[in-house]
Amino acid sequence: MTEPLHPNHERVLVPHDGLEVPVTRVHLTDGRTFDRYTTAGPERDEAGGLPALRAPWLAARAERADGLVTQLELARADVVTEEMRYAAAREGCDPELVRSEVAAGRAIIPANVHHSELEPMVIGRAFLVKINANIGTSAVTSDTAGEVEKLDWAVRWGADTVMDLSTGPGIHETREAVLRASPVPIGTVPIYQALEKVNGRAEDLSWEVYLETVLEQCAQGVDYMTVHAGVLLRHVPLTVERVTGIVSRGGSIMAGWCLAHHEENFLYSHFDELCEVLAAHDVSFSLGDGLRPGSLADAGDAAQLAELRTLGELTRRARERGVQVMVEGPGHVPLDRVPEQVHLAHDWCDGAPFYTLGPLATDVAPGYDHITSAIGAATIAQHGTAMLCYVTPKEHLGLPDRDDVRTGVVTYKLAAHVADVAKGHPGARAWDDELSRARFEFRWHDQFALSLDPPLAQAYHDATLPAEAAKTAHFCSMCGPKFCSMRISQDVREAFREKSEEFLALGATVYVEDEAGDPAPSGARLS
Ligand code: IRN
Ligand code: FE2
Repeated sequence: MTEPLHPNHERVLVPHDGLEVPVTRVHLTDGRTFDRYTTAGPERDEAGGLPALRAPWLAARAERADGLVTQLELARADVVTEEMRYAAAREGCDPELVRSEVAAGRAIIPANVHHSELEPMVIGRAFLVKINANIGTSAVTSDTAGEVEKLDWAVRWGADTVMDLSTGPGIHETREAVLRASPVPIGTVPIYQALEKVNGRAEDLSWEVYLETVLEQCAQGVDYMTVHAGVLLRHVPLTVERVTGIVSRGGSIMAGWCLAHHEENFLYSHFDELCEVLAAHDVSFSLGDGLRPGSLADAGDAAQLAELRTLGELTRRARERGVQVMVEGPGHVPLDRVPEQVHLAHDWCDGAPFYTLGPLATDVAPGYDHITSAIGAATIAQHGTAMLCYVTPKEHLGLPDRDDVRTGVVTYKLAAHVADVAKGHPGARAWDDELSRARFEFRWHDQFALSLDPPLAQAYHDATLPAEAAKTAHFCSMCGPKFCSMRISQDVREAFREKSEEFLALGATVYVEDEAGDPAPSGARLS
């Protein structure tokens, strides 16, 4: 288990109908507690591994005579799995909602049968908006221990899934260590490792090399895979007039292969075979957006839409074969055109969960692209996107370091939460209200403990008023004691109460304005 973000945070296992489901319990200074969704996992053993939470569930299921493997197949057969119940408990919803959304293909539970350490979660628009953080070695940086540290760091700040995008040497070993240490679903892009196997020459790739790589990753326990099967040979010419061409790594590899061979993308031509392999391990598809726009100018162009239509066809083919599917989306999109992106994806891909990279709402702020993209991300999630792939401040500029990962994850957590609140998701607003009460009552420790980044909030506060006495003071250094609006407002409230009570004691009626601006007796407002 990673160190908690605040001394008043505690990982607690809450019993739910035979399961024990983790929350972060925030202990408030007035003796109450507030429970939050948690992504940081349990304690590791000496060897660095996690308990095999799902092992008994999977063993019992393997005994079943019906041969159903994937959560989609089971959901359609009306089976409410432990994974569904666990995810429902985390969401605070009825397990039947999870089952029915999975059965309809509107939600997925990425949970490879070989990833027994996983704490199951659900991705779908009926549930809390999720975020993904990317980690991974490159030819020039990082080692296995470093990747496990990045995983810990990402889930500590709240990443719901992590994608291991490793390239360079030692990919297999790194992924093994990451999977055994990961309480969250792990995603990969297998074409990256396949490309390593052919020494980086896209034209030397083949279905055989790719299949071998996928089998290897399935056996290790990868929960979902980005597959750029929608980049068709006939789509490639549609990208030549673009401002930023093909910006997806996987998309450019497959486009390069198609052109070199003048043949159809082998991921597309072997798609049904690929479905059989993924179904056998319950690996979910994340259908890649290899032709996503890399600039506002290219958003919603012919290439992007042609690929999206193909992703719709592939979604249907995968579901027929029992494979869970989500669909990847852009990229860079002007804010006014963001809603149409998610509506099109839902229409054309039969409501499959949409998983977007931002999108960045402007191209002009390198160095701030966690923000340009969080604006698009909050908007697209409000309109139904189920998971957001984070963007760090280093986007377009360099490999993110630890601080960038933290900034990226926290920025995306807030975008996701903004969307949950805007969607009216049950219980989402309670968190804001709890923090606001702590703020108004000058419970500084509670304000820090309830915030998305407690150490940062506290450090900013303490930079000017470090003394413990300031943690209950009725002001901060922004306004000082005399100009604190919250303190003045509390005084005003008190004075109003006192005055009103005086008048009421005299038998008078105190009038205040009602919602329409008309005078109304104050009565209830004083309690
Ligand atoms: C998410 C939505 N669209 C793309 N993504 C993520 O981008 C994808 O899941 C993966 O983590 C990353 C790299 O994808 P490309 O550049 O190979 O397409
Ligand atoms: Fe970009």
